[in-house]
Amino acid sequence: MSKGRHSRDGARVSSYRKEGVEHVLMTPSANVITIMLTQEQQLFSSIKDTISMVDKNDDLAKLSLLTEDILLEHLKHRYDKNLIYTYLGDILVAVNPFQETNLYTTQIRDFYRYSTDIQKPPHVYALVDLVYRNVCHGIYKQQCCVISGESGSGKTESTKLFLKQLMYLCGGSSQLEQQILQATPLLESFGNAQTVMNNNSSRFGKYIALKFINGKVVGAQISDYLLEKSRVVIQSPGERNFHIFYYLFDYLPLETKQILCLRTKHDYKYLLTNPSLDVQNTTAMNSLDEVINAMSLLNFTDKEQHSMFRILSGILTIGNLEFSIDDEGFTQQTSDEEKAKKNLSIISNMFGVNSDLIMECLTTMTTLTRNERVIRKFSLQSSQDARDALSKHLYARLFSWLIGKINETLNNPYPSQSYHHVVEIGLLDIYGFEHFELNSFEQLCINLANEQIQFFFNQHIFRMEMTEYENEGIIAERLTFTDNQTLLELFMAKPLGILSLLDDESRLPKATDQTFVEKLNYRFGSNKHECYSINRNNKYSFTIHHYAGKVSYCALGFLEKNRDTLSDSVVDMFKNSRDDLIRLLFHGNPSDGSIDSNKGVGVMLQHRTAAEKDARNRLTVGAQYRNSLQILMDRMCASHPVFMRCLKPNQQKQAYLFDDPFVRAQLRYCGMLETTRIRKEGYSVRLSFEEFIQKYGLLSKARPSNVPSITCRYILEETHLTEWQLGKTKVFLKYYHPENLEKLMNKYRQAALLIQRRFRGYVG
Ligand code: AD9
Ligand code: MG
Repeated sequence: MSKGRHSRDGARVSSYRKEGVEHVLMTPSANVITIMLTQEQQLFSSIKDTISMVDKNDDLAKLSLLTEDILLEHLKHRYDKNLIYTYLGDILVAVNPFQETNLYTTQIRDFYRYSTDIQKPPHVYALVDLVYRNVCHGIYKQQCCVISGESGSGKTESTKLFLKQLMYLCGGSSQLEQQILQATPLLESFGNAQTVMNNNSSRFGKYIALKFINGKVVGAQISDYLLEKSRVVIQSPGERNFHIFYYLFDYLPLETKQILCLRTKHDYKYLLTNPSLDVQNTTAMNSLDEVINAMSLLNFTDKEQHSMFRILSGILTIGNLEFSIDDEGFTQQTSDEEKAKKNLSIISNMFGVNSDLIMECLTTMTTLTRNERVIRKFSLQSSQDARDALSKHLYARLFSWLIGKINETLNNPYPSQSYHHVVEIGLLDIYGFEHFELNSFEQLCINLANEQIQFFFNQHIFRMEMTEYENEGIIAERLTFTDNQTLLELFMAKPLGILSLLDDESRLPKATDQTFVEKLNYRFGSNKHECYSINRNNKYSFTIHHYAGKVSYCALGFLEKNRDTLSDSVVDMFKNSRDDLIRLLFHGNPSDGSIDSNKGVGVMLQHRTAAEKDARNRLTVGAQYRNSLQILMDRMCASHPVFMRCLKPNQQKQAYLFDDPFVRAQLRYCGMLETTRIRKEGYSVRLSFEEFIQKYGLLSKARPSNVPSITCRYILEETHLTEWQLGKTKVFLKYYHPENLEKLMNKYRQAALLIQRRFRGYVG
């Protein structure tokens, strides 16, 4: 730590002490808590070796000269000193340490609790504190924290740290707070998996909306985005299935395994893509105990938990079901009758359905024409596809039900009269940008979501900024930035975007993955679209120029993945399962008393109405995904955002390794330099004249005019701040102005308190 930094803060602290100033904090219930400055000073000095003290490099937007090289150099230098957090104006940048650190101790959590006017070093907790203070002071009705970065950069870990600290600030002990925290290990066990990019990679996106009244959390809702269900049946080299499957073998007691007819994990084809791949070290791994505890806390009954395990065991077993072909090339029972019978009997037991019916569903298709039943036999490939489709659907429905059930527990009803006081914080944690050797439909969807988030970021930071300057007559330099709107249009446009064209092809009976690529090539190839290029050496491949780099996609399987069909006979079979949970997943009729509580029926009805809607208007996966992204964007656009950018220091997932070109590429594609410039040059804080007067009017007693803009100018001039501008309806402030204004307001409040005390003493 530099001498200068120390002396600067020391000087600031001692000047407060000389003046006998206490830090006055307003809690949500408006109780006044005073923390003596000396306490804070002690804390400050005791953790100064852990996190950086405030210095000019905490905020790179403050550097007078900023180039890509300088930005990279500073981040690297700080990373080498374990300073993983840095500000870029009001955006928090985090470089993944890939190791346990002492940055999240109780002491540090307390240090970032109720921040006062002392500027604290950058940290995810500082961001939480800022957002929480906004909640307590009712500054924004809706805020959202957008955490972005490529796969393995630390988004999920940051989300967990954010959530945990947020609950800590609210009190940290209520049942609801605990339930909110426990949803994470449960969802991770079913929705995360080891990939080549990340040992605990999120294979679904989530948006957690937390609701607060008077600074207390009163409910939460989780929205999920497109689980990568294909992973259930196959994984790429070097990757694993969802964590939960391995937990069954690693942690279940022997007798439970026997009840579930589980053998060893090496006996199941769905887990065998990479037989020698053992889970790599990750700080983020849970155990089955944690998952079971979480389920119990989140009101999953024992019966439901047992059903879930049976479903998982059934899925693994059905993956081992083999078929052979008869003389005409149609599927029949496997040649190994004994083994197949044994497997079928386990599946029948786990799924609560008749074993002959399972075989019938997987080897034939029955259609009704003019009151006649026509039975068509499957080819071997069709049977294998039907088997895998069954497994994927069942798992995905189990996952949706899990989220529905969690939401039901977290969605505490609050009195309707409190509705106006409810404020919301949303936390977005999606799968990061992916670029593998083989990229399929899943990567296309994942990367599209990342394009949307990047667009939102651009929209907020650049576009809206410029539009508003123009509307308000603010003088600002024209800012250039890398816009990804044309790319988004390439995907989203109706009727000629990639998703719409995919839908068209998915509906045509004779279309194939190859005809889909031909259509794309015809529409967008040969320089017709700047973000698209044809791959002449592969008829299934096409390349998209994403904001984060070029990615070639292999279209094999696109049409089927988009259609996502499950035969009616399988649905009917599950609708009549003996297992209550399976029936519920397929919207079957519950037997009397089969659902344990009214809550369960509630969930079921939700599913049923969703199913009815679905039946009327069956949307493709692409169309559903587009809709859900649109809803997410609308929600985020209605919120005041805070941004956190996660950077991955290297591809080897190693601590202490800062790979310059790799980080530079990330800085470049997410527009970090442009971001810094606009943060520095732009006006990131803007308040209407009325809001400004209401908030800071006390700083000037004189009211020279009834005209709001003149009053605002008068207040600002009295503060002696510079670099602000007045627009037609709003005050435009630099990102550091609110802190300065708060300091002045604090001084005002201290003085008022002192006068009050003197007055009381005088009266007493
Ligand atoms: V993905 O898009 O879901 O594939 P994320 O979510 O960006 O990705 P994640 O948060 O899962 O990445 O982080 C990857 C790994 O980095 C974690 O499993 C940890 O082992 C490691 N990590 C990330 N952040 C931290 C941290 N703040 N402290 C310690 C960390 N380790
Ligand atoms: Mg993640």
